[in-house]
Amino acid sequence: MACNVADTASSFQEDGFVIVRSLLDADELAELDRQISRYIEEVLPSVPPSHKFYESGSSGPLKHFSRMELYDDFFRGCFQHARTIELAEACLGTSVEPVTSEVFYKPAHVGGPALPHQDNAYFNFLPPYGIVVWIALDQVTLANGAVHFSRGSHRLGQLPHNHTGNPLFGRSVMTTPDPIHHPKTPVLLNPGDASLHHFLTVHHSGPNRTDHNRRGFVMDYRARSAELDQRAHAEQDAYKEKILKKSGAI
Ligand SMILES: O=C(O)CCC(=O)C(=O)O
Repeated sequence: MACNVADTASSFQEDGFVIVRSLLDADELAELDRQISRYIEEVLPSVPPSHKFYESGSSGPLKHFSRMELYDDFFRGCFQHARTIELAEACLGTSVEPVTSEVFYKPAHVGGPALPHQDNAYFNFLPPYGIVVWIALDQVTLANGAVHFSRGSHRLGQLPHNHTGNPLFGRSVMTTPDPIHHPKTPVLLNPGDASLHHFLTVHHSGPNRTDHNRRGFVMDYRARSAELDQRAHAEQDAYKEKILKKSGAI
């Protein structure tokens, strides 16, 4: 079902996130699912440890992988999905450039929570303007770890984050936004639906205790005017290397 672009952009600007039903049609979804399985089987084994995470360290159920565009033509091409770009540019009110693509896998039974954070604490763009397109590959429910957004928290600016020592979610907001003004809102999706959120919107997700994986394919775009904060980025890389070494992943 086609959404109204202006209404979608207006909700995004007000709340810092918005749901887009059926961003992908059934054929696009089936193809994406097939390509992700192929990537896991054929490409992921040779991807460096800094771009793949497992629930229990360096092996076992897959938790997350990123920078797919570096290793695979199909995923490099995904950034050009016309409807996604149209919506991303309308929401941000400016033209966008791809940053990276990722899969948050949240495996059945053992998928752990995502700690509350703003994505720009990881991306380090100045100004901190960008948008995350999170596409559901599976039904997303409260029981399997839906992402929750703190409504309107993108207007709080970049918040202080602490170092958690967690290999994937290495930074988390020191104080979560006041729930009266910024209520935590779960986003429940059908396969092919997407949520779009601002790089500054605080969000987290719960564990997956169900019998089925809860997979989200994500494409991140920055506003074209946003540039990498080199100092923050170098500090982030050094910290990431330290926790990856400590966890035994590298
Ligand atoms: O999929 C999740 O559980 C977490 C997603 C997330 O943190 C993100 O898209 O930035």
